[in-house]
Amino acid sequence: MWRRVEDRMRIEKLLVLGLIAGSAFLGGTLVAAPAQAEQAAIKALDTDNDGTLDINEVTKAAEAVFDRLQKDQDDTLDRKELGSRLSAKEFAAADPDKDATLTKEEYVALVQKLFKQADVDGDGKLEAKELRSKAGRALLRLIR
Ligand SMILES: [Ca+2]
Ligand SMILES: [Ca+2]
Ligand SMILES: [Ca+2]
Ligand SMILES: [Ca+2]
Repeated sequence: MWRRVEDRMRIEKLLVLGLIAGSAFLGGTLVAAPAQAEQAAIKALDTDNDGTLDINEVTKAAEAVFDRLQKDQDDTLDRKELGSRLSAKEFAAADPDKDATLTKEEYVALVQKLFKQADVDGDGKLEAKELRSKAGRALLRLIR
């Protein structure tokens, strides 16, 4: 009789542990889900705390990323420094003078072009939903 109660308690304990582990796993998955990535980006870059990203916040972030990636101090980004942030096609479109590098001006111009594309409702601000668009995701790769 005692043993039976003990067994049942043990099973219950295992079930509770399983539930805790399960919800922790679920929580971890949710944090990594794309829907949360945009919220995290807004939180990190939204300096005026209005819950959206405007062109000034995005431009500042782009300049900071440019400086961070610009490792050989020649004041331009080549494809190696950009890594997987831009495809060959995207790079070519962003490099109108075709010198195979992006100046800060070219980089910021590209970011601002993507900003305008992603701002579907044209209110000058990007919300999480707009950052989930194709242009929004391309933009996030360049400002984080
Ligand atoms: Ca803002
Ligand atoms: Ca460089
Ligand atoms: Ca160039
Ligand atoms: Ca908008």
